Amino acid sequence: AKFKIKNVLKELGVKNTNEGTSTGKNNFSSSDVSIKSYSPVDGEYIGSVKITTKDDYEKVVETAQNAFKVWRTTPAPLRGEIVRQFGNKLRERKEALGKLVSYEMGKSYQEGLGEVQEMIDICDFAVGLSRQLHGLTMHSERPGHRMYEQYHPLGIVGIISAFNFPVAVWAWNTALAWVCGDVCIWKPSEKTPLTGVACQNIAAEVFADNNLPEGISNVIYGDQHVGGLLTKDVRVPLISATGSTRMGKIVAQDVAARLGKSLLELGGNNAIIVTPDADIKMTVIGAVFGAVGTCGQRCTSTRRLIIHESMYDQVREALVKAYNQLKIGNPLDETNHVGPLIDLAAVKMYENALVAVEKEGGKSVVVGGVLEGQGYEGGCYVKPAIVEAQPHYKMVQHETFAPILYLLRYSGDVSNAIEIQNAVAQGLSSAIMTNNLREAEQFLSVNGSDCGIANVNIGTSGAEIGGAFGGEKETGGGRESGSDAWKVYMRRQTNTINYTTNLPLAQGIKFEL
Ligand code: UN1
Repeated sequence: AKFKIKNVLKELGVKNTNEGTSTGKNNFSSSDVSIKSYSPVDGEYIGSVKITTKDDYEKVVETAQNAFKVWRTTPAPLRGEIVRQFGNKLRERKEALGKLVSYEMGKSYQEGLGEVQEMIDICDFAVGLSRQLHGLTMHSERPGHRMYEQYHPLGIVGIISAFNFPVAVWAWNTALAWVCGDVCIWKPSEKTPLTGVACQNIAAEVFADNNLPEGISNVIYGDQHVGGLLTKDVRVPLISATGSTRMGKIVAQDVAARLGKSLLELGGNNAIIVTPDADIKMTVIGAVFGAVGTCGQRCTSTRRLIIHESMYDQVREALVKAYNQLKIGNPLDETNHVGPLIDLAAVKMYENALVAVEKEGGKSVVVGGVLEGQGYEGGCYVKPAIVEAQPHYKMVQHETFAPILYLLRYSGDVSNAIEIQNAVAQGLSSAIMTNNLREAEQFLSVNGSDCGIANVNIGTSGAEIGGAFGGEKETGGGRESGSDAWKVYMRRQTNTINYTTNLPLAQGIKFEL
């Protein structure tokens, strides 16, 4: 695909230098320090944003607090109408935003478009939700009393997102938070700041068009120090953070220290179990897409295949054949399957993991390596690798954010495979490939997968927005996106109303004056 990044930035209203902290249309910065964004596609400089200072941050919070007073009293269905307009603007800018995501982050253009589609989908979901923020009614044990619960907006929601889904994860949070009546302060990944600028421009346009105040959508820029301003701030009742388990542990402690709420979506170590009853063709497609899609940088990427010994050789051969057909290169060229890793540090981690697993006894089935030369400028292109390993290896237990797939073998009953699958610290996504009803049901049962996501006959990645997204154990326990994930963005209040002239007490207690 021939495209000029200048034109894409222009279409998205992104100036290529010194964009700053933003409360909507209003951008400002009191800092001289900027974050420079380079594309992993070709190593070229794209643009920069200025880091948010403490003073800038204070301005943002003040503006957000004022905006909250207006936004929380705007009826929820009207808030939904704003989100509908936001979704429509995303439809108009889908190609441009998809290209910027692809160029700044390095995922394929198809996946860039898919990510913007997730944003559009969550907007549609949120619009419907804006008329369905239901609480329950209960029967009071006291005569002449009515009991019910209602959900009120929380206030400021802090969103910390990762480079790998630079725009969709923000939208999952923000679209729900907005219909719930909250205002948001977003710190996009310092590796993909310009997609943050682009998203904020779209949101700002919609709020301004509707004469809504600055401060409903806010963006701050910087590393963990700027993130720390958010996580330690008692004025921010909810922090939603997506990223590494290491980051999540720091965020969780900061937020817990002030008894705030946190929604954490952290690392995964996702496996597909391949049973004797698996459909080989589906297994190979699911596993290859899961392992090499987004260059292995999804939190749902397939990292482990747990294959029954009777299928092992056949699956391995089919995978080797499929990997030999993979085209690695510029992700904006639609004939390529695999783009670059995010940066040179990620390449180093990939290389280190391959060396480390070999030291532990791993055997390369498809040999990895860094690609050099024409078409691989920037140094971030690597070969997806397959390694035969043992479940207990340190590297197999560890989430390496790169296209490395470990082949593990199991024998006997499917419960042995489930045991291997659960024996890691992370608990995000999991899958089983089988046509055997008993195996599938066992995998989904209380004795089955311990992950937040468990799939049958599809891979581990590519979840739809309608389901709650997240996982257990070191994945952090949070749920974003669909189902009733909205509830975490609101505060619940239980109300009891007495419409009599008596004051009976609950639990039958007598208190007479
Ligand atoms: C992530 O990698 O942080 O299920 C999110 C998927 C995508 C979302 C991934 N819908 O792979």
